Amino acid sequence: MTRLSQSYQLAQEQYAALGVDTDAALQTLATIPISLHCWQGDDVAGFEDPDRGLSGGIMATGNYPGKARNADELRADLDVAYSLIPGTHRLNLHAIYGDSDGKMDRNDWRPHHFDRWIDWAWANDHGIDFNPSCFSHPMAEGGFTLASLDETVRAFWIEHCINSREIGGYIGKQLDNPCINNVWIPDGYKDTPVDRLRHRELLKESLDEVFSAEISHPDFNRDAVECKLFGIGSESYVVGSHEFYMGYAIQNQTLLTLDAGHFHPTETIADKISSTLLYVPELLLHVSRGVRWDSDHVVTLTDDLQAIMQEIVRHVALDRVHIGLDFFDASINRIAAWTIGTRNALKALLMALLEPIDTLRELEAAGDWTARLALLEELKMLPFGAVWDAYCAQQNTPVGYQFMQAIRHHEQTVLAQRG
Ligand code: RNT
Ligand code: ZN
Repeated sequence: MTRLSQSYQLAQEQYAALGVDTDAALQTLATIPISLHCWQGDDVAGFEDPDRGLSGGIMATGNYPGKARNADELRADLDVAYSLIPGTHRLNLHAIYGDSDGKMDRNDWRPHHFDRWIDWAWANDHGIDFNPSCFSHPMAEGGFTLASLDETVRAFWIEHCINSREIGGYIGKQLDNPCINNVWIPDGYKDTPVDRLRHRELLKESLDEVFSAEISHPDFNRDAVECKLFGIGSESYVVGSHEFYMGYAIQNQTLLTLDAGHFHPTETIADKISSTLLYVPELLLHVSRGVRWDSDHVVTLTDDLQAIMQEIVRHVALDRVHIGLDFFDASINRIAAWTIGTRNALKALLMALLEPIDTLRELEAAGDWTARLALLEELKMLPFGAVWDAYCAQQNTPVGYQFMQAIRHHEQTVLAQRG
């Protein structure tokens, strides 16, 4: 017997003593897809126009060599990341990441520009999610898109969002797997506005137009809306605030997206899951990590992350909460960033699946909060790592830090050639 399986067996016994079935937890874990965000691979640049900088109050800092310069390179990098992450996972695409033969403008993108992504996803069993890209474009330079006071600007972005829903539905149909299409816009003011209402009225109208437009495959496109508290250059006011989109999603029964980096620094999204699920059909999470002004650091295995996954697992909401990632770090190997962040999300999910939830519930209901606290704290010392290692081995992915060997190899053989 290998040391790995010996460790697993010991761990299994320890969990079994608490009534937890580790095999069952791993079986469940294998069914949960995480949606990897394509934009970590190239610092949110996209393939529309290499000269266009990133705007919209988001920023990728760092200059790590070897970023993907086209969709082929991005797919190749993603293949490496997926090979180092146990399980089968989705891809979250932005509209500016299609395959084209030259420069594209934002509203030139059509469904067929995503055929190569679809072929790749089909061959590798990845579902695909989508996003209109309402930033990094001359029409967004005024700081407003769907909520602009300028009708021409609004019309441009409404068209883009409708095109994106058409593309999302097409992708979903081709893959026979619904595509979650998430609208996020950067609109807001650096300094205190006097009219907070007008832009919100306009945003509501624009969204109504976007979502009421007829698309070819509505059953394969699932609309979601994402709020934010502030961004760079929109520190004082963001049109699409939490209250705005929570109201919108409830009223229109769209999905609501909760990005972990889009709230006040001490506010976490974990506690929002059970409340919002009472009113909206499903949630999309952008699992991220806020650090001071930045909402997009690589996800680490924090208490926050664990709390998010506990909420999903404890409320048996795995089929109603879609887990996506959202971070972009250009200062480290980008493929490692995906790998580390996704593995962490999965580790936190596994920890949640390994809780003796029935016992904990009974203690709580009986008013034995002393024992609840005692058990919750003891759980933190259980050999969860042995179960995780066994899972990685089972899924033919590297165990522990070994994944860095593949990262280094790819760096030396592929990234180094990119100049
Ligand atoms: C920005 C939002 C949004 C973006 C991506 C690129 O603050 O989080 O989700 O990160 O769409
Ligand atoms: Zn986000």
